[in-house]
Amino acid sequence: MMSIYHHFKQLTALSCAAAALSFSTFASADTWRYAHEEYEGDVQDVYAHKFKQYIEENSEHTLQVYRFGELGESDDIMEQTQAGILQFVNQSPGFTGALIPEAQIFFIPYLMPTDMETVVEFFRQSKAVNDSFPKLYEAQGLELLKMYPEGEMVMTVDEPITSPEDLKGKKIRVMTNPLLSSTYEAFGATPTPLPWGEVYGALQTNMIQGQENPIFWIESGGLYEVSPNLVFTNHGWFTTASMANKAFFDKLSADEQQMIRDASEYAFNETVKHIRGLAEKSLAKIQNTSDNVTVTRLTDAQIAKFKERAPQVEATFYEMTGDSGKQLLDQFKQDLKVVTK
Ligand code: 6CS
Repeated sequence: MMSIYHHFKQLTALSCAAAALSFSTFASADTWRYAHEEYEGDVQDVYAHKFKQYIEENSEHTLQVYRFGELGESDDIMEQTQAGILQFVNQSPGFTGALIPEAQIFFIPYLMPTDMETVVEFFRQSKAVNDSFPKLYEAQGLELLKMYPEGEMVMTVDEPITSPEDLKGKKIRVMTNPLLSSTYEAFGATPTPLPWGEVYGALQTNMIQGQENPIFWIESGGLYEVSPNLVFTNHGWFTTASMANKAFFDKLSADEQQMIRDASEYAFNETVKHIRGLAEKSLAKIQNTSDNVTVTRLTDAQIAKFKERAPQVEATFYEMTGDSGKQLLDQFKQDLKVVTK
């Protein structure tokens, strides 16, 4: 028979364990903050909410998602993440060029294939994307979770264009990265870097005469209202990246880190489902809404005139990134060969 003393000891041990459990449950149920660059229902928002759903179903944690404008521009949410105010951020390489020059690789024109399934396969398999880039982000205090495509880039201009000569004298808005400026210089235009918040107004007031973005964004941001001539140039894909503050990520348990990686994988797969057919749907919506919109799909011969200017942008990429950029681009091209075979 157990003595009262033993019962007491057992009870004390049990209640200590219960207290420890409830304390640890309480202590680990954190609210994490995740900011992205887009509006409700846009591609980054779909990714963020699938990420949130997975985390909330598989842990005690809650994810608070902030959309464009709630915490500032893309550069602001990156600063807040590096400072540890936010735990997660989605920033597109279009804005990461100053921080990580190699991230500009996505703006070498005509590097990426045009077929969506090939592009998705590239992001899944690429060593450059999945092995090399995480190290570059790590050096900036960031844990890269996923890079993913949003849609093919389409130019919108104040009149239909079919050649680099047609772009002469036109100020075309680019995201704030120097290599994208080089691309538009090579394309014959006058590149004008602007943060997203200024694009619609600048088009409306004719301070700029065009810009580039995936069609879903041209539709959701209403860009076609102020820049109605869509030109399909086939020169690249809008790519984005989701990441965590590295100091925050490193302090998590191995299980939690794995849970976050699984959440990223889940969000990636769900986002891919979302972007299938999205460009076609968005174009149909635009055409149903506006009579002013024109659609120009460049012929192979017209594309060749833009494409022949790509090598000079590649040379600029080498100048900007040195050996590290060269290794990355070599790997990138090898990875592309694997998926385009
Ligand atoms: O052009 C831009 O700046 C914006 N485009 C997209 C597709 N997402 C966010 C980004 O800020």
